[in-house]
Amino acid sequence: MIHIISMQTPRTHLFSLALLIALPGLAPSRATAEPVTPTAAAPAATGYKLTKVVDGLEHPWAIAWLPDGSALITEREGRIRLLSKAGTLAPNPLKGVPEVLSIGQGGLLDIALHPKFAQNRLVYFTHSTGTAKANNTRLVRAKLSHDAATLTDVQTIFDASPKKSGPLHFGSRLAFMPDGTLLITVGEGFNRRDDAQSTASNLGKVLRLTDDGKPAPGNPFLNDDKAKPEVWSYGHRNPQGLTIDTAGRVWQTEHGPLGGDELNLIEKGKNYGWPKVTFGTEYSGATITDDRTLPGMEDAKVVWTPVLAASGLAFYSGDKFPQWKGDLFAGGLVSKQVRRIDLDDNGKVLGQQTIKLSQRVRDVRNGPDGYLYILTDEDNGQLIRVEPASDAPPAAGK
Ligand SMILES: [Ca+2]
Repeated sequence: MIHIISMQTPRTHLFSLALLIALPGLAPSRATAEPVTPTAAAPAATGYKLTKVVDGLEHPWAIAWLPDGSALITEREGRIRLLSKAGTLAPNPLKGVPEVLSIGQGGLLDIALHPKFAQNRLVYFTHSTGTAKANNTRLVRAKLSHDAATLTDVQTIFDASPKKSGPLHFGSRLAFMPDGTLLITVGEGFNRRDDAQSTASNLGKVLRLTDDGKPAPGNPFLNDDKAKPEVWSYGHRNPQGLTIDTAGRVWQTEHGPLGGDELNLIEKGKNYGWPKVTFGTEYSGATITDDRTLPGMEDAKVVWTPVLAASGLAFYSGDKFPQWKGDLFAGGLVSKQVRRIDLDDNGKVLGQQTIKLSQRVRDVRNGPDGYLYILTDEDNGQLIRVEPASDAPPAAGK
């Protein structure tokens, strides 16, 4: 008997293996190995200091520098502020900003300049619009006057659909790709999580648009009648960090629920899993899924539990921190920190470090001067410059 059993065991195993190869759709859904180990704390980064550039910003969300070294900063309530190169806020916000739905996580959100801004003065920004019961993420394009005080030719060029209810999960980061198309992230609205798995919805997606707000040529679902033609990637929860590295790779961070924030490498047409795959649970602690990876879905490159409450994301390409060049910096709202994610040249995650703040972090960006900048999400929000600790003090009068 023992002899027979020992003969059958390898045969059963071989049969299972053959079944797995022949019928991948019927393969057991539980993966044997978890692809990512969630990280919690990370050691402190060193060799830097934090310098306040300006405060008095009310829940700033995003910053975009103009060619002359001044910058536009959005405030969630619905204002765009002009910051001079010397670090002074213009007393009046820009004129011509459309009315926004300022509710919960919504309001005036990201801002980006057209790649040819120096020639065309075009500015793109996102905001939530509609009512508490029916709202959506909207993309607007406008022309900035030469004194940077007024927006003209203000046009809605894209409205995410369908509309959703409630004040949560608008996503809303923008990034121009090297080919001139525009990526925009859209959250799944919190109460429409199944939309994230449906290419027939704009919710829970990274979308790719032309600079006119139309579906971009080459998008993966253009030939699928049921799909939204803007969809670039899907299976996202609330993506609020987006950046493109110097190799053209697209990096994104998104909020998990209780646990399970993610850093993802975004590629055309791929499914990033939510809500079929997550390391997080419901806020009650109830299980969403036991799956940490599934065939046909992309694993996150980094998972954070407890969450950072991942906000802005920057690929640092400046020269002020040679040891940080080519790394990602992910802001955290709840964690009140920025995570340095050390990458090698191939985009492999090597490790993490923490830059601690005493404020919620909303956005992280490369400055045109080679420093890293942080916007804080507070009633009295700040723009903070991250400088090498060894930098000479600023000249008197600066
Ligand atoms: Ca995921």
